[in-house]
Amino acid sequence: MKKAFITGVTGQDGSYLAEFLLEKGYEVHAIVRRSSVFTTQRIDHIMEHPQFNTYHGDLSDSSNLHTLLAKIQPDEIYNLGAQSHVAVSFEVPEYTAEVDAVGTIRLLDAIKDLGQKPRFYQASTSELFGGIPETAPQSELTPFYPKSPYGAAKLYAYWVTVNYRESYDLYACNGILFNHESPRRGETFVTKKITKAAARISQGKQKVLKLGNLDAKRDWGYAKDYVECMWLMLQQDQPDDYVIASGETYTVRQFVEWAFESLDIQIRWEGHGVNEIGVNTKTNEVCVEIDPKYFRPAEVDLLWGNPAKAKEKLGWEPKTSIKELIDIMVKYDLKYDTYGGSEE
Ligand code: NDP
Ligand code: GDR
Repeated sequence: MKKAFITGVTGQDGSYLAEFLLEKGYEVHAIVRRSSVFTTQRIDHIMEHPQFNTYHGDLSDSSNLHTLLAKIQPDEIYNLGAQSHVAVSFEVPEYTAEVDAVGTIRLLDAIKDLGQKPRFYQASTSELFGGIPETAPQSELTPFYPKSPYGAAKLYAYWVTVNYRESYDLYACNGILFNHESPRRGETFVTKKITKAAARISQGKQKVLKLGNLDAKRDWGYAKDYVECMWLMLQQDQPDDYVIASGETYTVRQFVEWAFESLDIQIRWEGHGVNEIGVNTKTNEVCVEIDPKYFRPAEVDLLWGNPAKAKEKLGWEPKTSIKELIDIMVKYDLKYDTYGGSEE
């Protein structure tokens, strides 16, 4: 039985990955941060699984990581733990570097000292590219230009993963994943914020959705499709780095229109800049407003990935279109106010 070790298991991706690996027959070990409230909503349904084991742990604590890895001796490590919010990284830049950058080298260094070296997956990101329009669509060959403390911290993590692969012959891979979403997406990321608000507005529970930059373009996919490629990357003959994306890009504004449309609400845009509003064409009520507090000190304008290498080498392709993804998220949000576990 193969053993996997996951950081970030209480997050969106970690929870789907843990389910995926348990279904494949893995013994799954994962760290959970101590908190004054419960943070295990996304994994409560697998907590009692006989092959699922959790430990208190933190990427800021080397001794904890060394001890656990020496004890567990995993075959595969998936480093998904991170302060993952781009806007928040401008407010807690040092902490973001501590966890996202230094946390990665703590893990890699612990691996280097193990007798039997586990394979290593690093959760790299399209934020490495910084969204320079001239470089789109972005592939593994596109130059990096991170535009946030988060992106810069992940750049360090990307390069130490490559460096430890080359220096110590580790099987270590970067998955350069573009945005991926689901009913489990954190509620302060734009897609979940939109689908949740659209569902609540359609039910009369909320009046207005307040957003920042509507013109940013993102390449959005479904998280459940994306975790499979993390595993695929660790099953190849040679370690490598891969872009994982849908290959399509849309504005935040378009995402808003489609989310409301899926609830039979059409939006008419009026005004410009911070005065722009989205009006429900049936009721003439304002349902979208701009709040400058959601603008970032630096914006990533255009992310659009080219997943050709993943298709060719891993045989991976996204299965879920953006409209299907919106439907999955909106249906869930109509049923539950916060993440409630069951998506079936
Ligand atoms: P989430 O924000 O949903 O989950 C982050 C996870 O990291 C949580 O389990 C969180 O724990 C944990 N974590 C935070 N700080 C620490 C720490 N100090 N020590 C250990 N664990 C910690 O992120 P996603 O699931 O969306 O993303 C997973 C990974 O993939 C992240 O590294 C993210 O940066 C990266 N990524 C995500 C993309 C996306 O579109 N979702 C795209 C590209 C990369 P807690 O629950 O206690 O907060
Ligand atoms: P991103 O995702 O920054 O791409 O990082 P997010 O959903 O936060 O923002 C996407 C775009 O939407 C714009 N936006 C808003 N964003 C948020 N959060 N809230 C708003 O109200 C709002 N209004 C407009 C943003 O300016 C941005 O342009 C995600 C994270 O999962 C990272 O961890 C991951 O690495 C990248 O995706 C790929």
